[in-house]
Amino acid sequence: MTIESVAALLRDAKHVLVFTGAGVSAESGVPTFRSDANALWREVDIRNFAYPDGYRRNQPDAWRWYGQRAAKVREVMPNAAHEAIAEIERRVPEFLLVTQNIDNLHQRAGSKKVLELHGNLREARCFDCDARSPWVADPVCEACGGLLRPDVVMFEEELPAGAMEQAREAAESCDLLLSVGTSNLVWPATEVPRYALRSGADVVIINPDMSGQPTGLRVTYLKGAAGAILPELVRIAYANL
Ligand code: BV8
Ligand code: ZN
Repeated sequence: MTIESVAALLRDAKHVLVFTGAGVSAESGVPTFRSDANALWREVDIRNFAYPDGYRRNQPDAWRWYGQRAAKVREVMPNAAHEAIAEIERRVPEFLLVTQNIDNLHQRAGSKKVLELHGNLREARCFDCDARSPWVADPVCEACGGLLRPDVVMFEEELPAGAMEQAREAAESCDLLLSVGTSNLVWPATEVPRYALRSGADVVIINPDMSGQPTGLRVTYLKGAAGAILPELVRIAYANL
């Protein structure tokens, strides 16, 4: 299917679900996890930082690593892909953005209906009393003296209550799902496009690398960078509307 035919699907869609991963923020300068040279996981052994047991054992390095990531995502800017997704939300009758990203760039680009499956780096919270905290120098909870951690879902932690139910409900009722910039390696997030496929929605994959992507009769691939493809898709879909 060409970008023109995908644009026609988008223009006629009544209920759109956009599903994003780290690739949508790559052009903002936020390192992805797996796909590029400076991929995040190459720098550190994620077992020491992004799992609760490793995080507890590796203080203050793990706190500082997350603090640096939180600072980095505040410094960078949303890119044309984030802006195009916010435009789609304004144009379609029913919309939900389900993101695996924790960088807050979708919200900064104007997206309102955002479901963050893996939390976010906007603030920290206490392992023991759950109190919220700013990114202070040392990971010590002001309220109870407990250990502070980022407000994200680490590996082997449950997703926020109800998040996957809400994502599933949207995936099973949408008529079009756009999957942008994800390697589909992390479970249960990776189920979201599958729910849509099983319910007869059209699924469009936007990614320079098509390995590990869902397959099926109603799957279309637009190979390339999100920052190039999404603005073009929106321009064609909503031209002279
Ligand atoms: C859970 C926050 C129950 C933290 C993240 C064995 C097999 C299968 C699964 C498991 C297993 N063992 C355990 C599991 C479950 C595990 C899991 O999936 N592990 C994986 C690694 C195999 N999942 C969990 O633990 C989840 N919880 O299951 O609880 C449980 C309880 C106890 C024991 C077991 C299970 C919790 C998962 C949440 C983890 N937290 N983030 C942090 O960031 O520090 S996940 C992390 O990876 C990010 O959120 C990220 O979004 C996510 C997925 O990565 P992607 O977003 O896809 O990014 P990636 O770099 O991989 O890919 C980038 C893509 O962009 C590429 O395709 C690239 O081609 C593309 N791209 C690049 N440039 C561009 C582009 N696309 C477009 N434009 C561009 N310019
Ligand atoms: Zn506390």
